Amino acid sequence: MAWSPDKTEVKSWNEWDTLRHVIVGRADDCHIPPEEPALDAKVPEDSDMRGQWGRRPQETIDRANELLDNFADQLRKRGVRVDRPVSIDHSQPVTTPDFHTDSQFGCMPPRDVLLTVGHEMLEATMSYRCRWFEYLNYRPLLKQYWEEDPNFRHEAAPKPRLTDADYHPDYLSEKIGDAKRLEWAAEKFFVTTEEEPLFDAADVLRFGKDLVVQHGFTTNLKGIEWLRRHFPDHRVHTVNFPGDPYPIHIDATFTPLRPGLILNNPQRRLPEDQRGMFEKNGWEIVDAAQPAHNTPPPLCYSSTWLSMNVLVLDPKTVCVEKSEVYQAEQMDKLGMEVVEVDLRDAYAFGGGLHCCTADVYRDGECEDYFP
Ligand code: ABU
Repeated sequence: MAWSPDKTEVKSWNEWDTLRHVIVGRADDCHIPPEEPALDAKVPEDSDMRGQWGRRPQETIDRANELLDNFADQLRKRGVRVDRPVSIDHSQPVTTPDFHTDSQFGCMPPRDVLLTVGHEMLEATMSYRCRWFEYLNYRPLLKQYWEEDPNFRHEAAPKPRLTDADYHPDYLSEKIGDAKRLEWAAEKFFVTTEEEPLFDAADVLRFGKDLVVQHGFTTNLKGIEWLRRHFPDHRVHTVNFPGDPYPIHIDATFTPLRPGLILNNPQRRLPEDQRGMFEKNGWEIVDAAQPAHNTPPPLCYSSTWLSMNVLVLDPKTVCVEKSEVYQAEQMDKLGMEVVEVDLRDAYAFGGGLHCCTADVYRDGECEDYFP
């Protein structure tokens, strides 16, 4: 049956089929959290964020919200239903029997927390202490979907304990240097240990029957094994990108645009021995265009490669950040219609156009692209 805006249905099997219904995050009450092991490992050593924490300046929150609201309106004008989370108070500390941290993070970006696979939305374990309660921002929406869609499966992965045993102390040093980080990435020695299953939803890409999952700072091998057991009808593939000294979240590294075509970050190429499934099935993996910026905006966790963190609206249409002119040009050459979206001033809140959204409904069914 065709999708109708009047009826709530959760369904999305991949990253490219026609998008009908999506969640767009909010910058409300977003905080720079205090130091903690997993977060520190990701903040670049020369970043302006080192050593400071607290609520983000109100004018930056207002500006990010203006851009996120505009993006939501742009999508609505194209016929996409857009829902927004309800922000909790992120100034509240997180205390469990196992750890304490003095503030939370925000309700950006939803892609990190919510993984939609078919009719299911799965709350990820998360791997930062400050993000332990982040799912609560989305619970009003998930409650609504559950009440309105009898086929919706609302699932939550086991909450991790996040004791010190979850983190390698080697990463706690202030100065590690990119050479050492790259050596560790090549050895698959990341900040998170194998103490318990950990994953962020943004480490997972959906290709119908296949899920491709990045092993890195935010997702460990036990997290991937947990996903494998949780989705027994899927094939779950582990990938690594050894060129990334700060490997969190796959969506500024490997970006499927349509069946048969993936953009890959040229500094973080998929190793030859992990390309088999794509090559055997005639998929093309092309280097993404260079970012338009040399540095991320102020107080930003992410790299300049948010340039390739695009939101595919359908196999011929893609949202690209407005200032990322090289990425837009490449999309055009690849035959995609480009929708420009002004979002750079919201990057600091947790990411780009893919990050700041979570799929609720895309057309299409669960296909096998790698038979
Ligand atoms: N959340 C995506 C960030 C990845 C990057 O910093 O390149």
